[in-house]
Amino acid sequence: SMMQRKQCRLIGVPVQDGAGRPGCEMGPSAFRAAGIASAIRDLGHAVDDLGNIAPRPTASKPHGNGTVKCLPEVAGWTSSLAEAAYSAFDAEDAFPVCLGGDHSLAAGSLTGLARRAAERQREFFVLWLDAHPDLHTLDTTRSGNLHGVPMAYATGQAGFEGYFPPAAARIRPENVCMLGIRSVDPAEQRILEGAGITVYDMRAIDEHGVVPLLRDFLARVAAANGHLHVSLDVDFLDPAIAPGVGTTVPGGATFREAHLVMEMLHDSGLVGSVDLVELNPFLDERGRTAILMVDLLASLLGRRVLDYPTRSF
Ligand code: B3U
Ligand code: MN
Ligand code: MN
Repeated sequence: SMMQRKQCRLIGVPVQDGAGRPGCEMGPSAFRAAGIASAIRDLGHAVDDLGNIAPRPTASKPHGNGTVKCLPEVAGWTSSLAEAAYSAFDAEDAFPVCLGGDHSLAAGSLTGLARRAAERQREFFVLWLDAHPDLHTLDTTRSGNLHGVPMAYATGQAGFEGYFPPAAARIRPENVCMLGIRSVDPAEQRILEGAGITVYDMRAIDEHGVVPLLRDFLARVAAANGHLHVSLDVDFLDPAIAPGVGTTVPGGATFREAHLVMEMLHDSGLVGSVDLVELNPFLDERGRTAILMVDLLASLLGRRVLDYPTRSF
């Protein structure tokens, strides 16, 4: 079953406090300049641009891990986005799109959207497209950059209490599939081993291709009649095609692999919300990374080269 007509709600989240270098704050503007709203409208969906949110002011409090950066700021963004994403997901056909901003915003998007899904008794699934698992806790991060922690927070790992807002809902690790992973720190490796998250690294993509990997996960989502959230980090993509990101990791997804993932997601009809994160327009080349991210979202929302007969995956 293909995707139905959606009510897309763009939520700008100009957070850069979670990244190691400045620039992601300009992400929402670059997505708009790249024509994100008209690209979605051209596919027959409705678009409501809700503008940019601001972080809730949060008091700072010392943390034992002295490397942690901008903890109250990221906690403030988490709390305001959890609320904004929950509000934007106000109907079954509402389709929130969070425009980052660095990946720390997923702490807010995942928990806010999962709270609404839980109210509707919909099982919540996440497809995490990223070079990194972003599974650090406040205690394990070595860089101190909090874009490395949102998955640990959202899946309920310990150590966020008293620093981040209490999670509005928690994601079941068994409902998370990571694809494109190629940079994992030792502490993240230890969490991954026991967590129950499905991880497909670049080796799995090289050996099997994206089709069987994604098909298995989509079958699980479909069997549960679940809501699927897609969190797309620019560094999922190979830096040769997507230079506009602070953390380039060689050996990423190709242009065709990434579009094929999006086309399969469209054809599944299961996706109900998206994060587009880590775009750093200061590092981009003439907007090409912003444009590629918009094109990938368009593929997810139904753009196709030819009108193929519907395939069932
Ligand atoms: N795991 C490393 C690197 C990293 C995570 N997320 C990004 N980079 N974008 C860290 O700093 O936690
Ligand atoms: Mn990430
Ligand atoms: Mn990443």
